[in-house]
Amino acid sequence: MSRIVTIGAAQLGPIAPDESRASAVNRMIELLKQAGDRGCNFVVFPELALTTFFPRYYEEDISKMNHHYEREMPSAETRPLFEAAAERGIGFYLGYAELTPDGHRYNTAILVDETGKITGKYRKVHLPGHSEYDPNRPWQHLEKRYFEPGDLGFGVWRQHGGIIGMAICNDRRWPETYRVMSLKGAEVIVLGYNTPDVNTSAFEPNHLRMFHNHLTMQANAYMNSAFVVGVAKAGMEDGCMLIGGSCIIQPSGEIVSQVSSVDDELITYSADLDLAKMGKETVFNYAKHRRIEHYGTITTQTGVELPPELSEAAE
Ligand code: CDT
Repeated sequence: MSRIVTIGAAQLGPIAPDESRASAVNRMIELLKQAGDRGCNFVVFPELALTTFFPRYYEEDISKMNHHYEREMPSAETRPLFEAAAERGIGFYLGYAELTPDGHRYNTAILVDETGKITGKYRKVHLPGHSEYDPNRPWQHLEKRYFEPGDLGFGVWRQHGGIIGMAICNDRRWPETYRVMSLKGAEVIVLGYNTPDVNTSAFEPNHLRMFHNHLTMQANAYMNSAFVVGVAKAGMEDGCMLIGGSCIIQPSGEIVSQVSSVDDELITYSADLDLAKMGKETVFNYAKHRRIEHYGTITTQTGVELPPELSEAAE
């Protein structure tokens, strides 16, 4: 049985605050058509792919932000995306803001199979930024105000002949994200992101934004023997520049396909999932080589207990 899966990374350019769902969905359908023409089995869209990155705006009354959230999936507005994908036999990953019937708010991604059925859901665990208005920032990053940390853990799903795991944006900077999924056998880890090209909480040279974007995904692809597909919403979104750099990374850690724009752009790669299996059976054979019983005791939530002189410095 073939273990080749043709993966599409469907980067989106900016979505204006007043751009309709219908327009965002149409843009994604356009990318799906290209994906169909290029033989894709599976397409990855960005984080919060249906709206502008609204956590950059402060709103005292959170319910005034409700129009950015989805209460059902698919809805009348998003169903055409599901239909266009199913017509072409393409599965997909889609990020969006979720408002549950009992009032919980999550930064969510779903996995959809080639028939248009939702097969998996992930809710972002690592929420960056802050929860109150910060006058010192040129724009806000209020994910902690508008979302709760995800309550579903890092799941994996069997689809397209392989094992797929999902993460969202800031999760990609945390090794635990990948390791938990790889312990469950993940061969393809997919994630969407919205990353401003400036760190507004402390000075950081600009070039590091893209360097860290790729560094985290490439290193973790290798260390967990998995394909990693990272897909941006990119470009100048209402005055905030979002990095692009969407790419497909193979288990060696090498980027095998990368976008060249900060606009709507599809890149594709035919991935041989047996490459992930090979790493899991050799260098990263956990049963054979991983020795957690020799790692020392993890005594606190934040990590290993430090000697007093170091723990003072750490504060
Ligand atoms: N969306 C998201 O998680 N973005 C963050 C930016 C952090 S700046 C507070 C990221 O890790 O890319």
